[in-house]
This record gives sequence, C-alpha cells and structure tokens, in this order.
Amino acid sequence: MRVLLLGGTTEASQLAQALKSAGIETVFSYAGRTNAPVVQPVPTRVGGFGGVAGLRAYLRREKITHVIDATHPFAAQMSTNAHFACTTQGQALIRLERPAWQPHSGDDWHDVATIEAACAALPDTPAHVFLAIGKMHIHKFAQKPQHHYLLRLVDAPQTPLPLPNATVVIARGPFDTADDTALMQAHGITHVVAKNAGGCGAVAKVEVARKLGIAMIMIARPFLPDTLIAPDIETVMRWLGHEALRGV
Ligand code: 3Y8
Ligand code: NAP
Repeated sequence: MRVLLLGGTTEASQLAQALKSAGIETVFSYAGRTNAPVVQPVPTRVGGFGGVAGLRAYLRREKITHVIDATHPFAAQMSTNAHFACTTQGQALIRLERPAWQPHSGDDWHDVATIEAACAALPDTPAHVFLAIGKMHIHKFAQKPQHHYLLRLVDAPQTPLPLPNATVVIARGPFDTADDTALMQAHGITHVVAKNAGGCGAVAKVEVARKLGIAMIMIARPFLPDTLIAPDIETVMRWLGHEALRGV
C-alpha cells in the first residue's frame, strides 16, 4: 500500500501523523500556495501535477495504490482531478469531507451561494467586515469600497490591495476563540464573511460571531464529484485498514 495524501487542511496534517504512526508509506502533497507550509512528518511534494493527465502519470510513476483527498472543500479543481484520475485507472480514492458548519437558532446567519453573492449581501452603509476568505478573491469586494475590511492572510500581500480601506493580519490556523474574540472586538467587526470550510481549524470566527451577535455571511461549498466520502480521519484510517486486509 502506498498513499498519496492531498493536503492543505488541519485534518490533512492530522492524517499525516496517523499514517506515519501506522507505518503506512505516504507522500503528502501541497499545491505550493503558501511560502512556508506546515512541515509534515512524511515525505512531501509541492506543486501541481499538471491536470488529470499529469496526476494519472504521477500515480503510475510513483506506484500509488490509494489516494486520500483531504483538501479544503473549496479546492474543487483538485478534488475533481483526483476523482477522474483515480476512477479511470484503478487507484482507490476517498475524500475527507468535513461536515459543513451549521447555523444555530438565534444566529444572524446568511447563507449565500457564491463569493460575489457574499459581497452583494453586505450593506450599502459603511460597515466593519472581517473578510476571512484569504487573498485569492479579495478583488471581488472592490465594488463595495465603502467598508473597512479586516483581511486575514497566510502570507503578506506582494501587490497593493484592491480595497482602499483595509487592515491586514498575517496568520495561519488553526485559530482559537480567545484570539478571534480579541481580534474582532479590536476591529469593531459588524460582519464576518467566510467560506463554509467545516472542520475545527477555522471555526473560531463562527463561534465568536455567534457569541457577539455579529452578522455571519457564509459562502456555500462548490459541488464536488460523487467520490467515496469520510467525515473524519478515523473513518479514513478504518477504510485503509479494510483495504490493507484486502491485500491491495
Ligand atoms: C497551502 C497550508 C493547517 C491549518 C491551516 C482548515 C484550517 C486554516 C480554513 C480564516 C480562514 C482560508 C485560507 C484557510 C483555512 C486552515 C488550514 C485552512 C482559510 C493553509 C495551507 C495552505 C493554505 C492555502 C490558503 C489559500 C486560502 C486559504 C487562508 C500551510 C494555511 C482563507 C480559506 O495566500 C494564498 O494564496 C492562500 C490561499 C488557498 C484561500 C484564499 O483564497 O486565499 N488557504 N492554507 C496549501 C497548499 O499549498 O496546498 O501553509 O501550512 C492550510 C489551512 N487553511 O494545518 O494547515 O483546515 O480548514 N486557509 C477559507 O476557508 O476561506 C482561513 O482566516 O479564518
Ligand atoms: P484548486 O483550485 O482546487 O486547485 C487548483 C490547482 O492547484 C489544481 O488543479 C492542482 O494543479 C493544484 N493543487 C491544488 N491542491 C493541490 C495539492 N494538495 N497538491 C498538489 N497540487 C494541488 O485548489 P485551491 O483552492 O487553490 O487550493 C490549493 C491548496 O490550498 C489545497 O491544498 C487546498 O487544500 C488548500 N486550501 C485551499 C483553500 C481554499 O479556500 N481554496 C482553503 C484552505 C486550504 P494541477 O491541475 O496542475 O495538478
């Protein structure tokens, strides 16, 4: 058994540790989106594969028998490529899909379908917006420059921000409620915009918005292919155990 672990989440880092402890031969894969990703306890590769064809060739060349897709739910292209590469050449594939965050009664929670809809959901009168969606999509909020934006990024921006009124915080999760409470109170946050990442690594901002009665604009996940799903790392490890018993 030789596993390719598509990473980039808290649970992927936890899975890497579990696979190492279980003595399962594993390669961890990052896209290379950040300058200094978390170091993993197993051999690690960084960078794209070159689409489905590149991934197929990699899987054959590296004699991968099992692929675990533990990427973020918004990494839709990677998950789609993994599905089509594995299902057409026989590698076993499972996707760790963390349950989506759910509103509680009393939340000021607004589900939106897209990042553009999240921007449209912001008020016209100036507000203090915690834009916790990283840097790839900040430009989509330039049409509402009247707000003060608090941006949390993994790496310092290399180019001027497209928002005239923004404060940048450089941080990498997992985050906790004490720090997110202090951050959101210090900036007088009135609205939080987030992708429904699920998991525990970035849920603090949702819990703090709930506690402080702050409006939560939650971006729904993109649709992903119909792949075998596991809700947590224990289920993934059990699946691998069954596969090992099958002698694959
Ligand atoms: C490179 C690996 C871990 C823990 C960190 C999780 C938690 C924080 C939720 C907020 C939301 C955001 C962002 C976020 C989450 C964890 C986990 C998760 C959101 C790292 C990582 C990589 C990335 C890529 C990066 C994106 C950005 C998104 C920041 C490592 C830290 C906002 C997504 O500068 C860039 O180009 C950054 C790009 C994709 C989205 C964006 O549009 O900017 N993640 N995040 C992975 C790779 O190269 O393959 O650097 O160590 C991983 C984590 N991101 O153990 O690693 O498990 O969910 N990451 C979002 O949800 O909106 C932060 O601030 O509250
Ligand atoms: P994406 O849009 O789904 O993928 C774009 C391309 O990036 C893929 O086609 C692939 O390139 C490459 N890629 C993505 N993840 C990879 C991985 N783990 N290993 C090797 N190549 C990878 O992905 P994304 O949204 O940019 O996310 C990139 C990374 O950041 C992923 O590891 C993801 O888990 C992590 N992340 C993303 C978000 C988010 O909001 N999107 C949040 C937290 C963490 P090729 O086609 O060339 O193979």
